[in-house]
Amino acid sequence: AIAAALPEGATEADAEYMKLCVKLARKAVGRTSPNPMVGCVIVKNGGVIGQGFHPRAGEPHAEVFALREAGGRAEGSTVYVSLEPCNHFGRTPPCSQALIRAKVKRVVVGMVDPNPQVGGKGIETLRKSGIEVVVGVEEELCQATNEAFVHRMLTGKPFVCLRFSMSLDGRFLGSRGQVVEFGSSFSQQLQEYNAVVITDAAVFDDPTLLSSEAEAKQPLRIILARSLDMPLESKVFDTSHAPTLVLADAGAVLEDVQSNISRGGQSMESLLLAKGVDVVTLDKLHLDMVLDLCNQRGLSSVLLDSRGPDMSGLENFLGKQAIQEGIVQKLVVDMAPVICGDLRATPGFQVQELIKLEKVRTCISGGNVLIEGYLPGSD
Ligand code: AOF
Ligand code: ZN
Repeated sequence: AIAAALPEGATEADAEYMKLCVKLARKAVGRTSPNPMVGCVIVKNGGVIGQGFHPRAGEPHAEVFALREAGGRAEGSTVYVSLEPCNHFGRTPPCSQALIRAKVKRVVVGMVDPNPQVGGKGIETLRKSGIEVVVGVEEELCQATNEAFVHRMLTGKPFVCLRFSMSLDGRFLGSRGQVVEFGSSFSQQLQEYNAVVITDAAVFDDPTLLSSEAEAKQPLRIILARSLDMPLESKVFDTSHAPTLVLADAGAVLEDVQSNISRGGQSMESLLLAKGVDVVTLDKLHLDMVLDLCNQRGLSSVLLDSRGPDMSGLENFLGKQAIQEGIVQKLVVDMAPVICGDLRATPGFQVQELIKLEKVRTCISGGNVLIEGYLPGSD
């Protein structure tokens, strides 16, 4: 890897400690929303004397845990923190003041906090009190770590990643008929996002939508249901490991109530509720509404898991609508070495002009090729 450019006054050692901060921050992956993931390391005489990370919103910030560990030794130390120390009274008091009280000598910051309540004021406060502050060490890494938090701060909307599996003949995979193994990349992704969205058609694939990473924070599983005709025994309706929310089309709910003889006169809604599944009825299933709902629940990031059409040829509108509405920031495509042959399984994207992804990364995972990148204007 090519080393990131160092800002003035920073050393290679500073960059190494910042990477450690990010590693610590990521211990809380998926758990901090709506807050960012932040890590902090305190160094004196070439040794680490304190470490900490922000475990979840409402709990103390990374700096507080690191200062607690360092105790009185923090005087004259260098503090590394992946996000600018806060300067406001939120759920917790300002970290800038805690650092000043501890008489630290130097603070190395990964990135400026995009929160308008902070936005450089933490750095300013530290400098005014005579502390040397270096900003922008491993900045790209820090920004990438908190891309969802940054996006939500700047736009007021959750960060959206669209993922899909694709065959060699350019077809969407998944959903009845062309079930594919998604491999480990999907499991890793699931713990990164606060919510994962599929459609009713994809329920027939019977995915768990659970991350199998050790101690993973499981996302809220959201099902966009154009019809309530889904198998009740599906894994996604087992709420013992993660919550499930069905966003149901109002017409579909009505239709289900009128035709529930096969279930002994019980509505699907009541059966889902009995399994602990949350059901919310919407007049129209629109992705904007999904994002609003996630926002209200303090969820910063959403993974749209788009799959091919089901056997009845009902197209999966998730990916198509998301691209056309321009709500997607990041795209992850998992290219599988298979030929699908189903001519109905086209992505069906209709865009005004060619979309070229930015900051593209590719890797091989199992026998698949993963391509990920950002849509233009996503930052
Ligand atoms: C830091 N260190 O570890 C975190 C920071 O409600 P509060 O008090 O938790 O404040 C939340 C805001 O504080 C959040 O939006 C972000 O700007 C900053 N998060 N700051 O110095 C931390 N988690
Ligand atoms: Zn703070």
